[in-house]
Amino acid sequence: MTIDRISQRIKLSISLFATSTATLALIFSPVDRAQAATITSLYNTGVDNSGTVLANGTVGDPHYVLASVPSGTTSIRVLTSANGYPIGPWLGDNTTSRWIAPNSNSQVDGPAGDYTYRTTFDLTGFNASTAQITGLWTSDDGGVDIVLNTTHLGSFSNIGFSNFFTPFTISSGFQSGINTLDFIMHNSSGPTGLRTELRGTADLSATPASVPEPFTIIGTFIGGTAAFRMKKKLGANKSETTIK
Ligand SMILES: [Ca+2]
Repeated sequence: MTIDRISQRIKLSISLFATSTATLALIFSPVDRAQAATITSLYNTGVDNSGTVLANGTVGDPHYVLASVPSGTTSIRVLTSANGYPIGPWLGDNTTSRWIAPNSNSQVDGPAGDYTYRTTFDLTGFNASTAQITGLWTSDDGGVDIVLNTTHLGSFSNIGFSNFFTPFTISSGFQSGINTLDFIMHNSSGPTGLRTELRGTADLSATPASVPEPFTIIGTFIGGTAAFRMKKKLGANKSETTIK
C-alpha cells in the first residue's frame, strides 16, 4: 500500500471517529432537556420573601415600588381590612395578597392622575423565550395598562375594585436577567391602590452535564476501539510498505 493511500485511510478514520462520537453525544447529551419551573422572584402585592402576607400598616412592599405618581408620596403602605375604609368596598382580605397604596393618610387618598406600580423579577437561569405570566389585578380607580419591559398589553376597563378583574396572560416580551413589570392605573379622586396575584413559569436554561452520559462514554469507547484497530492495521501496512 502506498503512503498516499495510508494517509487517506487515516483521514477517513479520524473523520468517521469524530462524526460518530459527536453524533452520539448530540443525541444523548442532556443539554436540551428543558424543564418548566416557577419564577420564584415574582411576587403578589403585599407579601414578604416567603410569600406570607404583610401586616396592616406595613410601610413599603419588598417587591413593588411606586415608580410614578401625579404628585405626593411614593412611599407605599400595606392595607388589610383592619384599616377599615376603603377596604369594603375594596376587595377583602385573603392569605395570598394585600392591597398596596400611597402612604398618604388612613384612607390612602391620592391626587388625580396616573400611578405606576413596578415590580422586577429575574430570569437568570431560565430560557426567557419560554416564560409566561398569568395574573389577576384590581385597582382604584381603573387599570390603564400593563407593561412588560417595553411591551404594552393594552388598555383595561374598570369593572370594579371589589373583585379581581380582567385576568391577564403575558407570553412574550421577556428578556434574560432582570425584567420589569409595570401596572399603570388612574385615580380620579379619593383613595387609590393596587392589588395583584401573579404566577410565572419558564423553562430552566440548558446546562452542560458535568459527568458524561453513558451513551457518550459508549460512543467514545467505540471510537477509541476503531482508532486502535486502525492504528494496528497501519502498523501492518507500514511493514508492508517497508518490504516494498
Ligand atoms: Ca379613587
